[in-house]
Amino acid sequence: MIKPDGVQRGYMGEIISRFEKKGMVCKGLKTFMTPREVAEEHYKDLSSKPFFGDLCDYICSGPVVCMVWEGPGVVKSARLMIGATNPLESAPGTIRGDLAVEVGRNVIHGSDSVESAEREIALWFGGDDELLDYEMCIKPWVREE
Ligand code: RTP
Repeated sequence: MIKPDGVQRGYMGEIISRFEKKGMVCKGLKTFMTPREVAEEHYKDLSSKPFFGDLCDYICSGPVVCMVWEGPGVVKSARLMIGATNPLESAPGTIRGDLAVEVGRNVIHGSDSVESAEREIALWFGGDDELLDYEMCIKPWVREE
């Protein structure tokens, strides 16, 4: 998910492009104004943290871009592309390492496991009608499978 700072700074295209270039396939994408209860549910594991309220306020403060990307090892690969939570500790070349400087404005969220991804897709997307089931024309000279 591209967070409000990523949208406001005009990084939608840049971020989507990185996932496309990596070879991931987009199965869902929408702009979205986050209801407070969705933000609180999404970050419920952080509810005891002192920054929880500000984090939820922030996520709800402007449009986000929700995305579902598919591909081999996509969760692990996306986390590597996104970089460390704190942009000052994110390697150059990662999204946060290149585009952000503050932990509370780190431009993107990525699911940390397949189980989290399934939970988050169910939370952020309104059902299967918002997701596409299709195959790219990926031939054997592009993918091994
Ligand atoms: P995300 O869920 O957004 O992909 O981030 P993450 O897994 O890398 O990090 P997580 O620990 O789940 O934290 C979620 C978001 O909370 C904000 N945060 N602020 N002020 C702070 O010390 C602090 N720590 C975390 C960040 O925006 C982080 O992405």
